[in-house]
Amino acid sequence: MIFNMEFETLPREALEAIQLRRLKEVVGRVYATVPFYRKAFDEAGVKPADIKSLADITKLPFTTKKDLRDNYPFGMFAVPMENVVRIHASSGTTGQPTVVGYTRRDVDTWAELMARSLAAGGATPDDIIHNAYGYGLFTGGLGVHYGAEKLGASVIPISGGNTKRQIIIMRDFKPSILTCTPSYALHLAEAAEEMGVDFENLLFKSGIFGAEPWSENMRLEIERKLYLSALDIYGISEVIGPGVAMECLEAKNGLHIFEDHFIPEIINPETGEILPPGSTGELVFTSLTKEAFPIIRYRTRDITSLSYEPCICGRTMARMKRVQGRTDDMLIIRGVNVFPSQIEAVLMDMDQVEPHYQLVVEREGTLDTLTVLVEVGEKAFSDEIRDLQNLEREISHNIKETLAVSAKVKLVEPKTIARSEGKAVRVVDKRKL
Ligand code: DLL
Repeated sequence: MIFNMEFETLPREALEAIQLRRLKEVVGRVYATVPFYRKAFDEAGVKPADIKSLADITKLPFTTKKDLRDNYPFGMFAVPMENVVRIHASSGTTGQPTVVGYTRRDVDTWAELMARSLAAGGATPDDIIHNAYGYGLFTGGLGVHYGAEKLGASVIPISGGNTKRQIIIMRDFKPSILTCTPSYALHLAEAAEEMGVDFENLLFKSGIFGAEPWSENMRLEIERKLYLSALDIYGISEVIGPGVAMECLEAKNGLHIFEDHFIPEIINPETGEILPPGSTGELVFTSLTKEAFPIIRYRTRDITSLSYEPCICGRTMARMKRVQGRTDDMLIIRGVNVFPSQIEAVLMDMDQVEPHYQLVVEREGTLDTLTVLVEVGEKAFSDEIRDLQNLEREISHNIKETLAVSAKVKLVEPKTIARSEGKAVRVVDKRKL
């Protein structure tokens, strides 16, 4: 089923006319209701009336995570608390959590966007959705849940964790769509194997995976192990949660941004300069329709690029490449920048290793060093030490060849790297200890 596809296939001029109308409205609204924005706009010398075209968005100042922290918890809300019906918060792994609010209409908008996302991933009212994103302050669980109900699908609100029980439910209820983080999908595959449940005998057709970076090679690995079509979904609490952008089943090549609700931009993270389509940089979002927590030119710190090329699915919305990582997760090893997902792609290209790895960053003197811990299968681990050492050298060589980064590689026994039930911890930064 195609859910509200009319917005997704609009000619660009019609889409942009909607965006401009909504942009003017939201800018006027935040100026009138959020002291932070009024002050920021005044300091930048811009008034709502200055927004006459979409290009005028660049007159507005950026909003950063620090701004949200300074206004913790509810200072950025644009409506009185009596109109807020839901509160979510980011996990706060990099400091104070950021808190976001939703009005009744926001919850409805979000449900609709998630219904559109699920539909782009092949979901219909006939589907049973096994939703293993965490329920709680994290937006994943409830975001998918409301979208699934809006679409008319049957949702299993299993949440994350209790993995054995998840496998039993899958075996017995035969869900057709799996929603969770890509790392948890692999954990589920492993647990199923241990319990003698074969994914080939389950009825999954697609998996809608996001909330953390994953590589194209990881997609192939997941598809091979779980017998489904693995699709990427992107979202961020500050913008709405999941349902900001989603890959289509037809092309599986970049995530369509729901531009009738969000305006994306790509900037140079160092200078703030706007970059043209196709350039890689930091993703910035403006929300056009949110009531409780509208956000203007929010710097997500996520690194990607935009394309406006038509897609075979017929959608006319901008597409973003899969997010490589965030500026704050980028490692600088002996002067070379590298994202964990790039190391992942190299590892997943090798048959002998398992899709479970962790990167350890340490400081030796003034230099940062990188050690890649990666699991090998039972069989490889029982090989001669010499074979394992050769494999370590080969992986290290491939990393150097592909990414120009020197890394020490350490093969570890099967199932020794901690499995995640939500967002995987890929980097252990011992410099911070
Ligand atoms: O992770 C929302 C979400 C839930 C998205 C379920 C998809 C599925 P936050 O907890 O606020 O929100 O974290 C947002 O996660 O800025 C990215 O760095 C990262 N992220 C989210 N989706 C992807 C993805 C949710 N598909 C932060 N690829 C974002 C890479 C992603 N990174």
